[in-house]
Amino acid sequence: MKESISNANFPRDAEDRVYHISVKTGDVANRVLTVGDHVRGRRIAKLLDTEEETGHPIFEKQSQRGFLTITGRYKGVPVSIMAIGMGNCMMDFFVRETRASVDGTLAIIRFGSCGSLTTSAPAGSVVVPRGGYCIRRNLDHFAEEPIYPQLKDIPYFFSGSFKADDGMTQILAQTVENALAPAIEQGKPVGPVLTGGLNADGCSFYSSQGRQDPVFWDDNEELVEEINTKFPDTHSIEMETSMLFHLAQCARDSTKPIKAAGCMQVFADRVGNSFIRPEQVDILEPLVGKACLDALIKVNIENEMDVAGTVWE
Ligand code: R1P
Repeated sequence: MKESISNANFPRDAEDRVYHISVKTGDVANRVLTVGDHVRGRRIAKLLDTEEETGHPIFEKQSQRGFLTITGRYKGVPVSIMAIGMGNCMMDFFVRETRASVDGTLAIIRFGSCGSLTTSAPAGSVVVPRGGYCIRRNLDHFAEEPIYPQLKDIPYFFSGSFKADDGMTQILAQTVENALAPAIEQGKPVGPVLTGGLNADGCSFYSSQGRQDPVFWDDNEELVEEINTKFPDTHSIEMETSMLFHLAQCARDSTKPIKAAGCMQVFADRVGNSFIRPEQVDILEPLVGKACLDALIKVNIENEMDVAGTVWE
């Protein structure tokens, strides 16, 4: 680490950049499209207005800890595209440190990939959930001396559900539906768009999403069945979107609310045990990525900063 860090409670470097994402106020727009995959992020960033069009350079920062931030304008509106990697933990870094770097409302759309738990959402379809919940492996179930013996029999904990922002979700669902409609009409192997259901976040890709791995002790044979019993309208399962909804709900300070929505392309059909083909991704991802940006700039935001006119160092 080259630069000195102050404040162990919320670390920042000497230039006031947050420790893990490595951005400061002015580097991130109030409207953020977040993805897991850096390649996906960079592809979507090609849709941003060019420097020739705006007269301003596009900001790009890859942090030492694996976060990518690209800030520019889309159709004249300041937006950031941020690739964060995988899992609840990375979502936590992203939400907290991004919010610390933005004044006013923060509107976040996550565009991810997911597994589907319904035959209505085959590989190549898109899920826009109304909310989501989390599934966590209960380590005490596997411990020889559990701290909570009364919970030892429960191998996986379910949380209650957290709502996505209604208005943003409606805008997003509509733009994604409009974007996919021509491709679906032409018989391309994408769609449909599923709305109104729930997303499940597993704390891992494997055990807490009910994947069977004979070389590990997981006690998760009943997990998918339990999901279907506890939350029968679960459409998708992945690792970040429910955490985003949860943190948006827990944000304090009414001058800096977080609005969040999400959509995921179905990569893994967990019912039929099939995976999306690369040629489907090639059709789907650009359409949905553009739809996300179109939705993001339609969201109503108070006290928006004009960061994309900044001269970045
Ligand atoms: C697992 O392969 C990863 O893909 C999904 C999961 O949530 C997990 O992060 O999302 P992304 O495609 O956005 O990374």
